[in-house]
Amino acid sequence: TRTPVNVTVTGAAGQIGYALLFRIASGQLLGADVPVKLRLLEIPQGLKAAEGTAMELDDCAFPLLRGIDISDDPNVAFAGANVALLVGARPRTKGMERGDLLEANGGIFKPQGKAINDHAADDIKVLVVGNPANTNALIAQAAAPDVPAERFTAMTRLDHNRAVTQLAKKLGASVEDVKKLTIWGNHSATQYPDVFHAEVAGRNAAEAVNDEKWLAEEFIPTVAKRGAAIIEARGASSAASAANAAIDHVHTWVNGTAEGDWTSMGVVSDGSYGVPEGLISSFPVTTKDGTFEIVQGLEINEFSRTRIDASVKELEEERAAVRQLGLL
Ligand code: NAX
Repeated sequence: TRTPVNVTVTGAAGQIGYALLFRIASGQLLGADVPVKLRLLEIPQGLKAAEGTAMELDDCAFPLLRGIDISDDPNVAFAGANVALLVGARPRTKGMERGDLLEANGGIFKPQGKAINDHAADDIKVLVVGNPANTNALIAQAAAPDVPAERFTAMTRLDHNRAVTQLAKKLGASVEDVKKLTIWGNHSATQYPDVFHAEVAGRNAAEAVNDEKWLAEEFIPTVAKRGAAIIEARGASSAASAANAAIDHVHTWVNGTAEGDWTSMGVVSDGSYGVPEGLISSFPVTTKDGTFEIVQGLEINEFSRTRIDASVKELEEERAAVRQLGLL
């Protein structure tokens, strides 16, 4: 029998955690033949609720679930971790400036990065979901100098999936007909969903849409502001769809992208497409055997260039701010 894979989830008692843990335990993260051990990290106030969730996980009698540990100590929760999903973060509260938000999250992601550095397994793969996801991933990565930088990724898969559905609906196609869509930049309102290289049922998506006004005034804002629209409608932020995207992100990273397709992931820039080296920015990536590559050689038109640059500029500003705070 296979050795279980250790999956650490932070913010386990939160709403994304609740939507995520059962799917991991049922085999949807890593595969139907991969046993898992869950390691839940919460702050002290969240421990009791995490224990309740663990009771429910037990009550599912998932055949692949080989154990659940709960801790409020990152050094314990990341010990031996093969996959880490960093979901818990400090939300922006009323009147909070960006600097305060970055600082509060630095206080979470810096020690977690260090704990990953010191205690995780050699093959550790990290997905940061907690916002501001790209910059939190950068902070954690900087605190983990012994872990290869490319093991720290940020989630833009929810934006990717949202864009796939909006595009499919516009063209009366099914989501599985949509390929090679890209989210560029930051997981924020400046993100840029790019359909110029996308294909829908084998046709270039931008040509099929043939409506730049729709792209600029409907498609892009709908995708970028979808989180706010969900809050408005549901009275709570995206949870099941965010958990689904986290599952997709790691599943694709581990199991590979399909031939003729790619996905979007926030990954460390190697300078591709003019994105300054070291920033964690969303790119089109292909994955294979647990590693990824940024898709090279795409032609970037003027429409895309302006928007990618604007989002990357925001990432640079966030990096400068956390540098100033001594978090890098
Ligand atoms: P919740 O507030 O429901 O849950 C967060 C949980 O994290 C709480 O249980 C809290 O106790 C815990 N927590 C806080 N600090 C912690 C720490 N230092 N260590 C361990 N646990 C800690 O938020 P939820 O709706 O689950 O969202 C979690 C994060 O995901 C937020 O930052 C949110 O902004 C972010 N999102 C990111 C998305 C993305 O696409 N990248 C989309 C969905 C979501 O908005």
